[in-house]
This record gives sequence, C-alpha cells and structure tokens, in this order.
Amino acid sequence: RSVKRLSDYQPPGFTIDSTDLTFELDATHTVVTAVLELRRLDPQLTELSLDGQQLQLLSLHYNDKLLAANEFDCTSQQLRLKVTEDTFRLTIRTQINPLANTALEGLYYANGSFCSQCEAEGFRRITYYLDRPDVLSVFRTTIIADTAHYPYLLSNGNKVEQRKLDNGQTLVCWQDPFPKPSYLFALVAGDFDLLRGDYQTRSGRMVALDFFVEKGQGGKAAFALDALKRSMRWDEQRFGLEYDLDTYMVVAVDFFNMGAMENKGLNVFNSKYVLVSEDTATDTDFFNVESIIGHEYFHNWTGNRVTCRDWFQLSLKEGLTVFRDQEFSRDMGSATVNRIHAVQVIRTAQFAEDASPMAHPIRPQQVMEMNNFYTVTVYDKGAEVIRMLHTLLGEAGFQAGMRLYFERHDGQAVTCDDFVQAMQDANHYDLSAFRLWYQQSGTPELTMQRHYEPQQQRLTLRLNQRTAATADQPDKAALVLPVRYQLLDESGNKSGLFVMQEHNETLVFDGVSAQALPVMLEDFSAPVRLKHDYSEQELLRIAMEASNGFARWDALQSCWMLWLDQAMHQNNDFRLPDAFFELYQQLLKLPLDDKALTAELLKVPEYHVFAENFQQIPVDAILSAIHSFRQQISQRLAPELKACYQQHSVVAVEYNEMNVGIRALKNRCLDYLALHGQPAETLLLQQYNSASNMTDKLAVLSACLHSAHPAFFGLMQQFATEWQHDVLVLDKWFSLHAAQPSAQVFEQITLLCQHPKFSWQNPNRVRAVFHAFAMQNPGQFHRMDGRGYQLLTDTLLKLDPINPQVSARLVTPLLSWQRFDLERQALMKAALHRLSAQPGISDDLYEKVSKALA
Ligand code: BAL
Ligand code: ZN
Repeated sequence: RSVKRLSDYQPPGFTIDSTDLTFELDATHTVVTAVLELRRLDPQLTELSLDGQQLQLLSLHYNDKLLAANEFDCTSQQLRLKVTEDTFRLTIRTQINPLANTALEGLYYANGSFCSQCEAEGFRRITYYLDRPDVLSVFRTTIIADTAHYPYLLSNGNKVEQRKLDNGQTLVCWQDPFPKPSYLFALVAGDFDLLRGDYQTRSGRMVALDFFVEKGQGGKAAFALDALKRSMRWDEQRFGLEYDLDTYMVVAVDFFNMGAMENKGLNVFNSKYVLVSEDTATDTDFFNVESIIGHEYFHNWTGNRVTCRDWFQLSLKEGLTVFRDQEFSRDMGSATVNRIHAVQVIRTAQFAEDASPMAHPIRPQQVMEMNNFYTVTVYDKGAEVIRMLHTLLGEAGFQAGMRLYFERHDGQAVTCDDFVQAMQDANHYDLSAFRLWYQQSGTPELTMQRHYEPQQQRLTLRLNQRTAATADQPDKAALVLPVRYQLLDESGNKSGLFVMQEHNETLVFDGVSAQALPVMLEDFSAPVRLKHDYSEQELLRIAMEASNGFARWDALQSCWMLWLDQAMHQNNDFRLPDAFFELYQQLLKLPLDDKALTAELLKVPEYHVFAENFQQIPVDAILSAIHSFRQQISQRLAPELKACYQQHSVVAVEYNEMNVGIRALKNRCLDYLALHGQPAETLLLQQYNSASNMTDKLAVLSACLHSAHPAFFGLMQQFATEWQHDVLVLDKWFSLHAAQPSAQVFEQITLLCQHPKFSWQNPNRVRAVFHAFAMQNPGQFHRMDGRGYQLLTDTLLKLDPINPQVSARLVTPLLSWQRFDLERQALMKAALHRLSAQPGISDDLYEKVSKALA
C-alpha cells in the first residue's frame, strides 16, 4: 500500500483549462462524458497520467481521434497516454454505478437522489482526471435525467440552460465562472422541497439563496436560511468579504459521510445540520447548524477562492475556517461558553490524538489515505494555531494579514507557508519560529512554578515547556507560546501577554503582594497542557474571583483533577470540600448573568475529560469517582438544586442566547435531581410531558440515563412511538440506548440494528449507535470481558466493505490500546489483530490499524 509524502510534492506537469462534463444520469448506469482542454506545463513530459477509481472506460478521444485500446494504458487507478502537443483535448466517456457506491465518495445514489462528494479524492470516481487541488479548471456541467424523478438538477455556478427533451428527460446546464479544483465539484439530482430567500450584499448585489431539503421538511430549513444570511453579513463586517456568485445553494441529504461540504455555490449538507425546529432539535443542534452553515459559507473565501496546493496543506483552509466559524459563533452567542466548548474538544479529542498512534502535525508529512486526515488536529488544533497568530498580531494586524493573503493569492492553490508569510509581511512581525507549529506534532506541557520574594514584593514565575515524543516524531523543539495572563491581587487585576519562545523563561511581577495569584493561559491562549502549583484553596479563589469566566471554569477543572486524585487514593471515601459546596450554593442561588456559563461551572467533568489527564487511564476509578461526585452534589445541595430548577423552569421555547442559557442551567439541576430516585420521578415525568421543545425532552431522558432511573425505559418507549417517523430524532434515541451503562446494552444494540429505520448504509444511523456506544459508554465499551471491544470489531468488519470512511472513524477508541491496563491492552490488541487479518481491509482502516500495531 502506498504512502504519499509532502516532501515528494511536484507541481503538476499538465493543467486542465476547461472541463466540460455531461452526465446521463441513471442509478446503476450513469454515463459521464468529460471534455478536457489540457495544457502541458512541463515541456519535458511526454506522458499524461490521469487519476481514476472504479471507472469503466467506454471511449477515449485525443482531439477528434478515437483512440484504440493499444494507444493508451488504462487500469482501475490510472489512464496513461503519450502526449506530443502542448495543448490538446481529451474526450473521455466513462460509466459508473452510483447505486453500488455505498462508500458515498464520488457520485452516489441514495434515498432516491443523486449526490456527489469529491473532497478529497472522490472526483476520480466520476471520470479520469488530474484529481489534485492545484489543478484549477473552469467547469461547465450538463445534467440529463428523468424529469419526473429528478425535477431538480444542480451543479456549481450559474444555470445557463434548461430544457425538456422529448423522452421525458430534462437537460440542465451549469457554468461556474470561477476556476476550481475537482474536489469542489458537485452534482445533485432529485426531488426536494425548496425554501428560497435572498440576500443583498454590501455592494448592493442580490444573491438568491436556495435550500433544497427532503419533501415535507421545508419549514425546518428556515433557521439555516437565516443563519446563512447572518454568516454573509458577518463575513462582510468582520472580514470585509463578500459573496461572489448570483446564487448560493444548499442541499440537505440524509446519506452523507461528513457534516457538510463547501462545493462552490452548491453546498451539500448532512440533513442533521440543516433541519431543525424547536420540537425536533436541541439547542446544541441549533448551535451546530448555525456554526456549520457559517463554516461552509466562510470556505467560499478561505478554501474556494484561495485553495490548498496539496492535501498536506488541508489546515490552510480548515484551521482558518474553523477559526472563522468559532469567531462567528462567539459573536452570535455566549463567548465564554463557546470558548469552553472549543477548548474541551482540544483537551479531550485532540490531546488524545496527539497521544495516539495517529499523532500528526497540523500539516501532516505523510499520508496513506487522505480521508484519515480530516482530523481534530488539522481542524481544531489548526484553528488554535490561527488563533495564536490572532493573539500575537491583534485583530487589526490579523485582518491586515488576511487582506494581503487575498491580494496575493486570490484564485490560487497555496501552502500554509504562504498564509504565514502574508501575516508576517503585513505586520513586519517575524514568524519564522512560529512556523514550527505546522510541522511539530504533540501536546506541549507548560509548567509554571512560583517564587515570591516578600522583601522586594516580587513574584517570579518560572516557565518551562516540553513536548513529549509522539508516535510520529521523537524529537521536539521549543514552540512560540503566547501566554495570556491575569494577576489577581488586592490592587485589581493586571493582565498581559507573555510570548514564550524558549524551553525555560521567567516572568517577573514587581510590587505585588504575597496573595497575588497569577492566572495563566487565559482563554487557553495556546493549545498546551498547563501544569501549575496552585493549591485547592487558590483554585477555588480563582473560581470565585476571576473576572474572566473562562478562568473561573478552568480553575474548577483543575480542582476536579485534584479531587479525582484524592478520591482515587481514598477509595471513594473522599468528600468534596465545604468551600466547593459554598461556591456551588452561591452559583445556584445567584447564577451569573450568563446562565450557560453557570451551567458549565456546575458540571462534573465527563469521563473523557478526566481520562485525558492520565497516561494509563484508570477507567473504573474515574467512573466511580464521577458517580460519587454527582451523588454528593445531589445530596448536599438538594434544596438549592430544586429551587434553582423551579426558578428557571419556565422559559420561552425560542432559540436565543438567554433561553439556551436558562435551559442549560435548569437541565443541569435536573440531571442532579434525577439521582434522587423515586422522589424525582414526578419531576422527570412532568418535564417530559409538558416539554414543548426537544432540549427539555432529551434532558429528561439523559438525566434518567445518567442516574440509572427506572423511568428511563418507559420514557424511551414513549419517545420511540412519538418520533418513529423522524430519523434525525430517532438517532437521538438510538444514541441514548447505546449509551446505557449496563450489560443490557448488548441485546439492545442487536435490536437497534434490526430496527426498520436502521441502515448499515447510512452513516448517521451507524454513528448514532456505535459512536455513542464506543465514546459515551466507557463502562460497557471497556468491559473486562472484552465484549465491548468485540462488538466494535464485529461492527467494523461488517462496515468496512460498505463505507471505509465511517469504519476508519469508528476504530479510533481501539487505537489507544497502550493507554489501558495490561488486561485491556491484550483484549484491544487482539481486536486490532482481528481487523488487520481481515482480507481486503480498506486503506482507511489499514492505515490506522497498522500504525496502532506497529
Ligand atoms: N471540506 C470538508 C468539510 C468541511 O470542512 O467543511
Ligand atoms: Zn471545512
């Protein structure tokens, strides 16, 4: 199996000036005619090699000449031919089978519609092509299909022709004026509800906004349509960027590997990130829709107008666009809570990836299957790297860098270095040392030690940074770390930014009292693990006194780690300190203005948050400590929890920052109150039956799940009856069942897989069950009898031939086998060996499994 390396990059020897595609759509026999105008860039080359995958070649013309089979070389992966002219035309006719395409890459047929997904290398499943992002071409796309079944025939750009043919078919032609790489090509054909809107850009142009969704679901796209308008306005105001086509189309489909895809002018979305209404979607779903609608829209400039030279540069567009969508969400809702959630992703999933056999820098250096690198490292750590640039340069400097980047590179395929260079040149700020973030993997550990000299009233902070070796890189150098700090003392809070460059540095504060408390890494100003020497008392003081909400939350996170450690050493006789209960009492009686933040402060961290602090994860000890912490809170604070719950129990249904915060707080209280067993039942049933929105209904079910409340099964049955017609809602029900922390879950999952709405072909269904089981049910997944690992392995063996992208994502929790005790290690390793012994295992799964076993 072949590995591609960044160091082997060669510019393309040929380019394709124009791409004219005709699709004669048929579920099993689609014929694609590609007319490509090619140009030789490297005069030395005499052979052209086009990428292909699972294509049946029908005919090939060179200019007007039909080539005989012996005049070219065609394998399942490549089409090669000798070339003598500098410019020439190829006409390639291929046949494909969209119905058989269960991998959902290239053109596929599912749920009665045709849909495409070409990023990263799916276009080569449509026709032979130079399927690489640095070949930009102007596309014209003609689609011919049966009118009755497929009234909407969509592709990128502007519609330039539409006519009925004699045979009951329609022909539609699209022209995209912007040259683009093949990964941004899209085609959709089907019958949909169409929700239309429009938007006037700041320069006064009208843009038609068209949302195509499943029949009968049009009303559920209204929020997404508004979110799109908000995104367009925000990008104009904050980044000065305006939309460039006359139409912006979004199609929501139920069969989709990813969240969404930014194809030029024709975004394709997983329906779960478009279709929301208060009765079917939670506040989190609403948040995700707004943020992903924003993300895909922002790609129009950061990704489409300026794209990646090669796939190793993926973070060029993804890190930057995640940064942009995070900033958008922050401006739309609670800035602090949004930051908390983003940081949790880094501290759990991304730090876990750094510690795993799949560790890689945000710009990976070698790849077997590109689909495996759409990772939390490339995306979310990539966004943290952009955020550090923003912190170093400030908003004005960062925006100056963005302007220079577009000035230099609009219409080009470029590298991460080009981006950093634009930031550097626009600000005359030397970023040469900073660039190491792009090539070094791993989680830096920043250690802080305090030293106070009373006579001089001087506080010295000794800072040390160290990055442990990762699976991919043994040696690590010092990174540039922007450390935001705040000093809490009687004279008020001092804040500042310290830019650390070396392994060891000191930061000195003069004229401060012995009580002065430095809060470091405010707002998580660098993606590092901070080790500090705060006492419990000091942490609780930060949690109470810091003006920065993030710092308060973060101090509590550190407290939880201390308490977990104590609980583990005291065999769970450990009691949470009184000062903690006083803080919680205060929060429950007088919640902050930002109720969503109060709800976060009142939360015992989840298993994965605790787990990421251990090299060897003590699964059972963590789970039993969490159980004990929750019990103690629910018992000690019962009256306050109940009062807070009641005080916030009536809240308007509409999704907005205030209502979301109140619901979060109320449901946090409910989650603890459910632990009261029988007495809580009335409360739970009352909320379930009176809830007018999905957030409140689901909160009851998850509170019952967390507390193993007997009301769970009855309510789950009721829920299934109510929502059997709506697959997106049923996915929540699938996940709750799969997260059930008892051995019953195994029989339950067997039943779920036989459910009429379950399908192995549908990634949402599969993830709803198995992602929930492997990631949200640590007790059962990590059972000492190995039954959890076996279930996941059986699932992967079944799934891999159907959809390798989904199987390769689901395998993740098995890869980190070395982080568990010896018994579990042996079981997990055996599971990985079972996978690797499977004949025909996909490259996607093979790359991960083989790294884990190396
Ligand atoms: N480009 C793949 C989907 C996304 O990141 O928007
Ligand atoms: Zn993206």
